[in-house]
Amino acid sequence: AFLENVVQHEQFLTGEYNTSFIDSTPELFVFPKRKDRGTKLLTFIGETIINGYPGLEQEKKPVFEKPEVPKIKHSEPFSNGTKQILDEKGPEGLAEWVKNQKEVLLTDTTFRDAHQSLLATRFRTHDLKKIAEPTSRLLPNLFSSEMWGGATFDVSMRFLHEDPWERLLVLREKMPNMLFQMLLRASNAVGYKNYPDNVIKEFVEKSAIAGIDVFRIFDSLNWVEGMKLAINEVREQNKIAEASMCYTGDILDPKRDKYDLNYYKNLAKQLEEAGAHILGIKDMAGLLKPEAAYQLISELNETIDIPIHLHTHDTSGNGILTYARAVEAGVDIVDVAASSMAGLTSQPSANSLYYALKGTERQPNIDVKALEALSEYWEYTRKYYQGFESGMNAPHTEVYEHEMPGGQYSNLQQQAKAVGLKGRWNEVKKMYRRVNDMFGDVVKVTPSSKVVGDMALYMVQNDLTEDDIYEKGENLDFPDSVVEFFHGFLGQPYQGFPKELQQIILKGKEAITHRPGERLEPVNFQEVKENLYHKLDRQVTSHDIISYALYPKVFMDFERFRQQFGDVSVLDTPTFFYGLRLGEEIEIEIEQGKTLIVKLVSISKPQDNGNRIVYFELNGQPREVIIKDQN
Ligand code: 3PY
Ligand code: ZN
Repeated sequence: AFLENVVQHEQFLTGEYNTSFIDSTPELFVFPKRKDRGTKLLTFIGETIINGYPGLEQEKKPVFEKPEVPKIKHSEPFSNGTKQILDEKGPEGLAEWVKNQKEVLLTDTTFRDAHQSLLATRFRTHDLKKIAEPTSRLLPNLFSSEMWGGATFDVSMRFLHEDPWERLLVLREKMPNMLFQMLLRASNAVGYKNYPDNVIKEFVEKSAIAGIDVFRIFDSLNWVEGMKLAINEVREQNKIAEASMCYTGDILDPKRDKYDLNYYKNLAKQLEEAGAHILGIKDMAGLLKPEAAYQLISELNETIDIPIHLHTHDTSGNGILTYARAVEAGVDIVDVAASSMAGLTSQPSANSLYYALKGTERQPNIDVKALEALSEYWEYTRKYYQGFESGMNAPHTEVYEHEMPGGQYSNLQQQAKAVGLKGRWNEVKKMYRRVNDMFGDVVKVTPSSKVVGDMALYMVQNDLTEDDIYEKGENLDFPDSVVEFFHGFLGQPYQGFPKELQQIILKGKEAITHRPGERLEPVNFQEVKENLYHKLDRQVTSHDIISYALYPKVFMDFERFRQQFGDVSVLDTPTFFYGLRLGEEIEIEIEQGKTLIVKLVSISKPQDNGNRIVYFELNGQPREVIIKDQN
């Protein structure tokens, strides 16, 4: 076991070790405990059978049709794609290449924003990895695959009990020709608050090494000061800095003059000067109307020299028309999803855009038949996640009124339910807009959108009007996120905070105006490593350290879960969410070439203490686990 530990050690594998390595690396002497993976997995399955999966209505396991994976030839070499262009020419060379393409280029968001927006980010690596190689082989002309970042990082640990880094590494291997893109919330990394500078730098470095090529960087208040550190670090890693501005308001409405065309032109210029290789326009709520897209892109093309990448959400139903007008105005890249995962709060459909642009010289160069085959896989896979659908099933033009981001809609709805506001969702939506106006008309995107949402819920829950806030505010205990926002801990909003409200909320505390990250205590990674090593009693990777630095509690809960139930990412998704039916038999590949065969035989009635015995067969041998019935 000692030798096994040595040869699997990260420093050994990367050749960084020297002769003192064994002496100075005490973790080598901690041998893995003999663990029975079978029993751990049976316990998890038993839990799910008896108590259901948290957040899903407990129901009988539905019968699902198996998603078909398009046939590909694994042994053939991959066609070269944009990844090879980046590796050969570097980020500036790639940006130049983008500018020289006649056709509009496409980013496929199916692996990230599409399911974040439609299914509360619940897609599991198990389902993503099956379609990764076919996507890479069938759509080698994609500009990029957005497959990481945003909410995927914490949701994978928190709800899916799987390691987000593992997803990145597994997909990277299966998609060697495609640029990998992530959404980076600038100083908030993949979290909901500002982190110390050294955490942001470490996170960017480790993500780049693990396989991210395009970093879409945004600040939730469009505060360029808060983005520079991340932009510089991405450049340092020789990767693509897609610095982005979040689109809010309506440039076609003269009354919404805070965010007019000039505001966006200035912002774009600043981002170009700050070192962006590509300008991202992040229309997170889908507010950019077709004519506004035409005007904005046309003007930006006159203002900056770098390529422009447009992201929208199709909530209003106008997404394709917005893209068609943006394409006419010369946008370089747009974000789309496979059609069965597109539309509504997700991105517009790739397939639809292909046909919408037929007859024009900018029609995307993409194999639409392949796109249809991939879309069929997603269509059937999506059914596994039906319990997370938002219930929105038609275009929703009221988004122009409440301005809620695509990824927030279903989340806030869940939050509202959780605090007993199930029947008052319409009020919450209206209040969301009112809070926006009280806050001085702010950019609303993670995490500033969460602040607005928290305040709206707070006001509806406590039956507070706007006047109440000004009249009784001194005696009100506002949500933490709201207080932190007015404190300046998320950065500075454009044109500052509304002063009167800020005073009411801060109750005499002084707001900051400097960049929060520069004065936050740096994290001592070596210390974290040693602590974790003692707590976890296992080898600690650089990925564990950064996950812990970003989400200490979520990471430790995830770790405890793993100790109790093992690696549940090996389970198929219906079993993961619904357990097994009586008599059902499944195969679980726990590692390459090693498969467990599990059958559910029977379930006992609850005993006096509430425990039930779940009887399985594991590879033909009887096994039982005891589960406490929480119902
Ligand atoms: C995220 O930050 O996760 C978003 O998708 C914002 O739009
Ligand atoms: Zn989005």
